[in-house]
Amino acid sequence: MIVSETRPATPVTAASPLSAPAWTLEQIEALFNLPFNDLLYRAQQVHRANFDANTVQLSTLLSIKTGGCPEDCGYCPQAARHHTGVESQSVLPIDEVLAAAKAAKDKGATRFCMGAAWRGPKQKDLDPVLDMVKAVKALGLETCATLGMLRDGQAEQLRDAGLDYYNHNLDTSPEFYGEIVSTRDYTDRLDTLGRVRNAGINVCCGGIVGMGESRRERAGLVLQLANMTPPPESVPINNLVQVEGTPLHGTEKLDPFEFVRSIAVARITMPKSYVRLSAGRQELGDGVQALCFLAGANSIFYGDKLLTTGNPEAEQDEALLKRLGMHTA
Ligand code: SAM
Ligand code: DTB
Ligand code: SF4
Repeated sequence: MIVSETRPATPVTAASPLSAPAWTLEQIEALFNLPFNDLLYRAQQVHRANFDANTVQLSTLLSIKTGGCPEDCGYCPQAARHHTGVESQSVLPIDEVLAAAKAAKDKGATRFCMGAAWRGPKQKDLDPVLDMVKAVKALGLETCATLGMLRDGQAEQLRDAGLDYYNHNLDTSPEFYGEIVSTRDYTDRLDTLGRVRNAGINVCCGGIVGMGESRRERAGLVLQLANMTPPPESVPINNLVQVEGTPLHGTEKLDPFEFVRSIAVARITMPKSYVRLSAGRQELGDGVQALCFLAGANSIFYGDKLLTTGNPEAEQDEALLKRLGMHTA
């Protein structure tokens, strides 16, 4: 055995005696470097020890405010400075949001995630979102929002409205981050995540692979996520969706097996988190997605659209899960 399946026995950082020992970059890289079958076997063992291996949770996304974003995230079709053809749209009326949430629930989603192309919400932006959260929650769905950076007090307002999860991704490792985004830094992201955690909202935090990062940098992203205390409850792993007009369009595509490895390493290092096979599923195809489930993915974005780009049709996902003998949560 090269590395242990659970966290190492000896703390490697100056953690308090009560906190769980941290993963090291070397341990996470060693997982990435395992033979593929050994890695998947290990991931599947961890998965089975913590979850029903044949159940997948469904989250549906809706862009409640699209495009025109002032940030410069190199992957994103919604940045105003990238000419991608995404049409800007102001905040959706609440009845449209509710209709989409009802449709998602009828289709079997258990969580509804509302995304906005903001650097962060101003109070006048947040007010209508609070109403949306209340109304979606009243439908009996779990609520999630991804609105960018939060200021002091905003997470508490979202919590009080009934927000169950806040999505805010680290995106990549601290070392590679500066290649991708310049308008906010890594510590800004960690600060928002701290506000979400302190407010008692569940944390949904992951990143993107396939942006030209090295394997070590992928391991660096997982290191950050796995060493959060506690780790995020939901960990979306996105495969870069390359959109024409974004700086990352034309990046060399990641080997799909490396994407599967990333899922497996996330599963092993965050045994109790939901690991979501997120953006980029259309390009992966059924076979690779099945490997992702084997590697411990137990959540997907469900519905024919992500925020602005495509996602497999719900019927296609239902057919895939049926072929795999899997069921939904
Ligand atoms: N504006 C808010 C923010 O950046 O926090 C919320 C929405 S933003 C679109 C949410 C996340 O979607 C990003 O942090 C990124 O991880 C992911 N994302 C955006 N564009 C993507 C792409 N082309 N491929 C894969 N993931 C993407
Ligand atoms: C996450 O990690 N992925 C989702 C969700 N959180 C908000 C967003 C994916 C966006 C893909 C590009 C688009 O559709 O605009
Ligand atoms: Fe704006 Fe979010 Fe896109 Fe960055 S990822 S450009 S903050 S919408």
